Amino acid sequence: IPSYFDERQYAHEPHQELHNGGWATYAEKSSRAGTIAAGLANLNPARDFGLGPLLDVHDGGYVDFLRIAHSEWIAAGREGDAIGYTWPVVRRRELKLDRIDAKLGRYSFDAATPIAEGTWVASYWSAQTALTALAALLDGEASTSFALCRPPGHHAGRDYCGGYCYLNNAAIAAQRARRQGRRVAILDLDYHHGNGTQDIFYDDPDIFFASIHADPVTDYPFFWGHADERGEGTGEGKTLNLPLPRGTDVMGYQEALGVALNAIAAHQADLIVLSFGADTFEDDPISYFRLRKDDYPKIAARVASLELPILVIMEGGYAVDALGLNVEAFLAGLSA
Ligand code: Q9C
Ligand code: ZN
Repeated sequence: IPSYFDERQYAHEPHQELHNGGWATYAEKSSRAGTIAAGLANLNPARDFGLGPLLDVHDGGYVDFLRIAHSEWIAAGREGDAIGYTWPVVRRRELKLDRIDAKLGRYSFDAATPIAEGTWVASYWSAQTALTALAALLDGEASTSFALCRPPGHHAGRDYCGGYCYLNNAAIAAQRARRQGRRVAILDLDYHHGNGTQDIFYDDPDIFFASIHADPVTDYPFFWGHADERGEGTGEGKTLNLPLPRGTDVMGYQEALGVALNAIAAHQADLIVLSFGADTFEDDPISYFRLRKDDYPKIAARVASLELPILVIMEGGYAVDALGLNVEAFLAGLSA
């Protein structure tokens, strides 16, 4: 499986995150990428598709913010990573905000997503990695490709970061595929609900979004991913949420997967963007499903049985020691 990664994605290395009331080591470490890359046979660098495809998904003001947030933070006399402390819960409206702290609140939804010096560069190349892997499918070079995206993307919305995500790599790739005339379904298999991806396409009739994730009643991101969220307007019915309880093993997971795959077939998709998180693994330090390494090829093979081109986008997965092998196992199941 042709795989893509750019060394500049290592540039993002926040020091800490706010976790359960205290500072904890940042779980989305850059070493995650290294351990995955080490197991990939066919690894290629990213090409540069520029800002155009990013701005076809994200708000221009938000992208400007991502580029300059860390330097504004330093200019304000702060040290370390930029992080917000006040968020709007009132109906959001256009405000001309001046202070970096106000902008951090305006353009994020949590305190798990600090902006470090290298965040923009790494996020930019993470998105370009997704676009490069997509190009391999669109150009007919391969029927499956893997984008080793890091930072991940599925929690980032049109104008907000969150959940270790800044640019929504899956959405950027899906949007570009659609512009090239493809009929896209996004299948999100990360432990956490892909709220950013859902938001971006919520009223869109052309891009189907299906997600299997931990029930947001108990798990992050809490405010999205409930079963009654089905899309709106012309996008009604084009969002499918399949929340599962903590402790779900491969049996329960496969049942939900069958439902998601039937819905993707009914959408008559001709390309799948697969947001893959290995945080469904039994030993993941921040997640509570019970998938084992040997479950991943079986899950992947079922997705592949739809016989559609598949662009795999890396999302979460924090058991770093097992991460490379879990990703390898998943990819092996796609090509088996
Ligand atoms: N530290 C992805 O898997 N948790 N993101 C924040 C506890 C955030 C996970 C609260 C989890 C985000 C891509
Ligand atoms: Zn996750």
